[in-house]
Amino acid sequence: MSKGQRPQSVQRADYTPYPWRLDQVELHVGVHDDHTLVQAAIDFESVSGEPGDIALDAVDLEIIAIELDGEVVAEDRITREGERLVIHDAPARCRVVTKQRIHPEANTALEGLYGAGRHFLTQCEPEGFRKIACFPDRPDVMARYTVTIEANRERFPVLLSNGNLVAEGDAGNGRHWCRWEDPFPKPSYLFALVAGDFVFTEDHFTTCSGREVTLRIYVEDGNLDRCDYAMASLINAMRWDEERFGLEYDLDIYNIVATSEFNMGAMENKSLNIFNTRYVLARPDTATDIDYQGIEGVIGHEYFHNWTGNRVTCRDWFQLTLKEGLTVFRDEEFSADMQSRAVKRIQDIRDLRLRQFPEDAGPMSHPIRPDHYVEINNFYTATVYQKGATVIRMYHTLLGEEGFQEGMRLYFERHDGQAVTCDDFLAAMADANDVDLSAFSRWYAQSGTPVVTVDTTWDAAAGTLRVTLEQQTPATHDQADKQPLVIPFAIGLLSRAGEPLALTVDGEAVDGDTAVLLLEKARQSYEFSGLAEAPVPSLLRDFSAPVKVRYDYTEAELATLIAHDSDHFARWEAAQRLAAGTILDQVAVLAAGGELNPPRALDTAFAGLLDDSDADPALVAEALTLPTEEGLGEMMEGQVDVDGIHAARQFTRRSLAQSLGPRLRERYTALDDGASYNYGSDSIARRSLKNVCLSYLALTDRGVGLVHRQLEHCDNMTDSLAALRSLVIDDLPGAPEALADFAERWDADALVMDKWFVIQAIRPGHDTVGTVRDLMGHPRFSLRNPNKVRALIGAFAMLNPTGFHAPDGEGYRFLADQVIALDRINPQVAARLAGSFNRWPRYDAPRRERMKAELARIADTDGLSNDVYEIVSNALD
Ligand code: B3K
Ligand code: ZN
Repeated sequence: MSKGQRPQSVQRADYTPYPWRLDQVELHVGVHDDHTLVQAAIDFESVSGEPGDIALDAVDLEIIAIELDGEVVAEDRITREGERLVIHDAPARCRVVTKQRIHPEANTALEGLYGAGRHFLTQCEPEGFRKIACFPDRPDVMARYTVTIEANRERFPVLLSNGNLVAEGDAGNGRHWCRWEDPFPKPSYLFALVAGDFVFTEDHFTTCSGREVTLRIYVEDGNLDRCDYAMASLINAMRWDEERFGLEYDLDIYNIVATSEFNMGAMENKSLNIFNTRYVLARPDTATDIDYQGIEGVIGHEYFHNWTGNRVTCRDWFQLTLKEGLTVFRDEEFSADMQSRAVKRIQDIRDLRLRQFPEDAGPMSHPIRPDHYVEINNFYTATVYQKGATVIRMYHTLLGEEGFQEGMRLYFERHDGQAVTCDDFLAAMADANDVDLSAFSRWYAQSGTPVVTVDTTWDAAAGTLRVTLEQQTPATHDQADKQPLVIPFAIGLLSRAGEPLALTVDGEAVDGDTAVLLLEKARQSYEFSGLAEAPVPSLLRDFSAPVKVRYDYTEAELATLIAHDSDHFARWEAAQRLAAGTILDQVAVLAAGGELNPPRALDTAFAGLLDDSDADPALVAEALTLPTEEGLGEMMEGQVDVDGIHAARQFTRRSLAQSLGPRLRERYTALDDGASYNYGSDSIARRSLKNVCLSYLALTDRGVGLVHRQLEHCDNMTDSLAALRSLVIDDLPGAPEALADFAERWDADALVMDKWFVIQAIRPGHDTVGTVRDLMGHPRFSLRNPNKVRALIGAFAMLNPTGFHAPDGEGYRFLADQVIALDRINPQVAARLAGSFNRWPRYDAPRRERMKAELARIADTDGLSNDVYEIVSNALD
């Protein structure tokens, strides 16, 4: 786009059905070193039965020929405008054949058919297919595909597409061909093709009805010893979906191909998933426990899409959360059932609050079902995914597991094989349970994070606690007026001694120790009766709705919850509240030029957690982890005090490390039992607490030795990275040497080197930008590889507040330079980076002005992509 031109936005309200039905698509793809020839034969049938114009999407295609029923179409029957090609006056039933030349070898945007190392592969969601062939590239147009791929046998021994391999043969001249047929009608975004040089590992799964499925994972040579966990996760996911959702796999083959060049995590193409290596490859010495968890989650996620996304897909891209929110909910539940449910919930909630809450409070705020977009790739967001999953979870909370599963069954019964809307999903849930969910539908339409203010009144004489909930959603960038939402608000009561109390709400006894209050109006009150003393409220248990809670807890109440709450989220939340409150108070003291005092209440609470040998060590680890600097910034009223937050948090860490030193050392030593590595819930939990202890101990005089000892003697990446991270983040003696040793050992391992880049990018300090600039010259860094960009530039901009927001504006200048350079290579990834400027109004005037100037510099760049244009123009608006 040249300066001055403004791209059009697409409106949800403008949806119109496609006037043609497609039956069969036959693709022939001839791969050559310097170009690829694609022939697409498509059968069209007019929905109205009348002749008409056929509109196709076409981007970056060199069109060689267009034929209609075997005849070349005359030039004057075709219009080509921008990304749209129209064949005029086509008969009601016809066959269109297009021939086009494309250049995957030069495609750096990694969308459509592209070269990744020595291989060629595709990414078509959402609108990549139009870069492969002229096609009605929209999710509500479905067809059966037969795909023939022809390529040089030596360079591309593996040729894959969706469905079943039905024929293969020799094509002469050192070339070969394979034909794949997918019996399921699918939208073009689920099309996939791979031509490459891979090896594979194979396993099998027998489905509940006895179908034998061959499972294969294709990787580059040398990586076969790192596929076991991905394969085991796939088998677990297949079994879990049968047991929990009654959903069975529907083909005889399931392929996964791993590539190191991929714009995101993975893609659910029908029976041919393409994955970032990051979510496939793992060995104890190369991958951390978090990496293993990521693999399980993403393998599950893509597999679960086979039903929620592929069998039932989206009518249009505004409905993206229909498949993504639901599938994230399903993968969260899968991981929770496989590992520790409590820890998984805490991690998901922390992630939602760190990423989605700020998004919803900034210039990109949108409902989970957006109303308009310029570039749909910008809407694969935390809002559509994570908040979308929380909305699905609220159905689950309101209807219960049985009611929710009834709703799912009806959804599939009604819509299998269709492209539908979020309204269709809601209707299935409502009808299956015979409930009215019309008010609940506002969650799809309204953006912003609601604030629920809790007020309690204790009546000692009557033994009652009156709880008043008041909801208010602040105006957002995209919507001024907000309506009350249906909020399931889970609450428990504890005695002052920490015992769970039996609950009677408005005269009705509640089963268990948690009541789900239904807040539907702006303000509602509920009466808890039969109480002997003023209780301690445990609020928003299990994070029952994506809201912020305002309630003035006393430190004593928080201490009770931290020590005793049976709801793991609420217990962790109490520790986070106490820690955040303590640190933010200190930020205020520092700003006023005062003296900092040791955090006594936090100290006592943390000591109690460390002494609680009955508690799950993983939960203790989560509770002892202080809120991040970004998280604290979001919580701050008024302007974010970047350096104040860093100083106060560091002071708190140091004080805790000093006062808790002996306890931390005792737990560390007990947990560091010298047992060799194994990947199981107990061991993961032990490692997580051990490494949290180490992160504090590193700040004590004797702790530095422990860090070095762990780095030298450990047998796994979790422990090794925790130690290295402590050395670098806290600038401890020996950090540069440790970094150099690590790089020497792992130089050839792309995924491990990503970790090495991240650690250096997030080292706090105003001068880190210099290190990051230098590292861009490192031989293992490449602006063309999204993993590298995320590891170095992304981590710096998103996870290093003192570095990115350095007062001289160098961090901002650096980021803008990279966004501009990357936009020419890969607009999707560039747009993600540009989003780091979104929170500019939250900072002090000099920083604000500097960020705005950089945004303006980006906006002023000639040839800017729609992706980056949309982000920066919204931010400047
Ligand atoms: N559906 C894909 C995401 C495609 C993103 C395109 N920018 C992965 C997933 O959510 O499973
Ligand atoms: Zn998904």
